[in-house]
Amino acid sequence: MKKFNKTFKLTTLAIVVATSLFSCAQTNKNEENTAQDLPKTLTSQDAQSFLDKVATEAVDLSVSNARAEWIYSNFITEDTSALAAEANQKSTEASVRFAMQAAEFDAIDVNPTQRRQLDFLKQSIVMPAPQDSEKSAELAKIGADLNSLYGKGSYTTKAGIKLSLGNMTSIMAESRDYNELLEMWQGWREISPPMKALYTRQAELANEGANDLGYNDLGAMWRSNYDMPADEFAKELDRLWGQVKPLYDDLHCYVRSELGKHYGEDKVPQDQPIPAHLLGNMWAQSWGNIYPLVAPENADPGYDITKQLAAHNYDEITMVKGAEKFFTSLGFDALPETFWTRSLFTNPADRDVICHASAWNLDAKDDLRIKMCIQKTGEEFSVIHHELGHNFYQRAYKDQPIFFQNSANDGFHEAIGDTIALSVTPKYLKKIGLIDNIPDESKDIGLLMKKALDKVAFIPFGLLVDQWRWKVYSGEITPENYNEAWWELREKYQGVAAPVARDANAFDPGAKYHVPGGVPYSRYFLAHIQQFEFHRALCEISGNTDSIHRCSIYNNKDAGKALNTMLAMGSSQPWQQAYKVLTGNEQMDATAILDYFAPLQTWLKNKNQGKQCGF
Ligand code: X8Z
Ligand code: ZN
Repeated sequence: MKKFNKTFKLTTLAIVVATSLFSCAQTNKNEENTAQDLPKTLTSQDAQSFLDKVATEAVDLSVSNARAEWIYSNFITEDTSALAAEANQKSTEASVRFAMQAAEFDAIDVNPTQRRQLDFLKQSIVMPAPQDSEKSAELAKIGADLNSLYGKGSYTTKAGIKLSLGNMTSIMAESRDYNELLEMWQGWREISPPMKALYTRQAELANEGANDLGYNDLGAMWRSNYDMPADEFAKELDRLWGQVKPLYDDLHCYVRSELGKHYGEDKVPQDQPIPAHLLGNMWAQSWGNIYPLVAPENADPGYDITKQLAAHNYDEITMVKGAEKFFTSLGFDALPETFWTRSLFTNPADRDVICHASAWNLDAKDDLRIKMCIQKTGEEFSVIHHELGHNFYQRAYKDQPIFFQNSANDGFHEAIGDTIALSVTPKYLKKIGLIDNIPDESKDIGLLMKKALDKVAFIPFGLLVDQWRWKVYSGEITPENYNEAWWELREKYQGVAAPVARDANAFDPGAKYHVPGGVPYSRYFLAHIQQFEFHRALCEISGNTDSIHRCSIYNNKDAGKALNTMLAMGSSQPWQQAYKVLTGNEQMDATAILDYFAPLQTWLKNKNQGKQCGF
């Protein structure tokens, strides 16, 4: 048998974001029955029996693996971490075995559906382990340790107050005190230096795993999952970014100048990148929280969702019920009763949990859950829609063969809930009683500004996280340069800079969940392009006559049906086909987001006249 080493993910069986959960486990018995019993001359029928057998094994084993992971993420201790690592190691090893066996069919004439399933087995591994049980155990332990370092992270202030990331997130959102923001920004980043050695070793091991599978490095393997050659995918991202960059530059220019007015141009020099702690978010990845600082005069829509939620006594559950109602209004079935009893909605006071929001399907059927330390803010109301988008997608494709119970490409999964949240417009908020008056069209610039701070500002961040990782995996960025290279990319793409000099070993990328969590990030970049295309298409289907940013598809069963048709396809077809079903296009395109923000861009250009833009 050819030496082929690869792990396999069963995305739907578990958390959508955490790679370690996607796998399936192995027993010695299985090894005997599958790997060594393959006949010498293989046929399409053998491929089918192999796929059937793997599917059965995978489902059984994934459920127990997902449970171990769920318990660990809800209760981080040395013991749950060890159990999760053990389950993960077994899964990864089994995935390697399946991948090797799938490769045996490379030269065999199989039907297109079988080929697609075999390809998934061969290429969809996020952290492939080398074929050496010591190394696969080491890789699994590193993954769990990195997750624990992040999940247990906290900062004790100079005044002696212990703050969780949630506490610090609120301060970053609300404080306008330069020094307080700086303390939070630096304080949270104390969690990441201990990650550096672990991350370095993880990259070595996973690269070795990727090499065994025939890839130059892990980044090349990640890029191979988009139904196009890996190099073309990288170019595709550059092309899309090229489309959005002029709009981003206009937004950046205006925001920098307003921040300069607020904090002083000595603190925010007008010819340099913006200090990263002043943008309302721990990672400067979305800027909606500084809306009050940059709100356009005479165009404020006059409401703040956070305040409206409080005024109407929304709690965490009511917020989730509200988001669920949007989906049911489109014709989707309500979430199962177990969703409400098994999910985690609030940060427990007595134990460490992984608070970063995630959506799970533990049994590939109907055991849907979210795990999220909900804060009662407008921002989190959107995140809840995002998470439920994962759950409704998981349920929509549950009748596909197990290998196709997945996102058409990983951007789709991230885009669905966000697409729905784009329909959380003033008209909708009035309909559900959260606001009393719909602001007139003269307030559109305010509405668009808030959305652009959330969505347009995110796009370069969505791109750069994996630009950094791809270069780490290819060896272009070495451990000595990890941090310097990170900040070069932050400046190049986002035009933001570290507010204070950073130590070479600070490992600032580790302070962002998806880096220690081992979750690829290009998916969020894609999602931010795709969701505007999905929104535009659904609005057309719903017969919308408003401006696109005022369109809400709430209650529209035709839109719901069209969305469901795309979701139900899972990954059974190349993603271009799923895209076409809803948008009519086979290629992603940023014109939908550009059109959406066109009035704002005109406004920004006018405001920026005479200003020194660029960074
Ligand atoms: O991680 C997430 C989701 C879970 S898949 C909450 N997001 C990215 C992030 O928080 O960095 C959503 C937007 C980008
Ligand atoms: Zn997500």
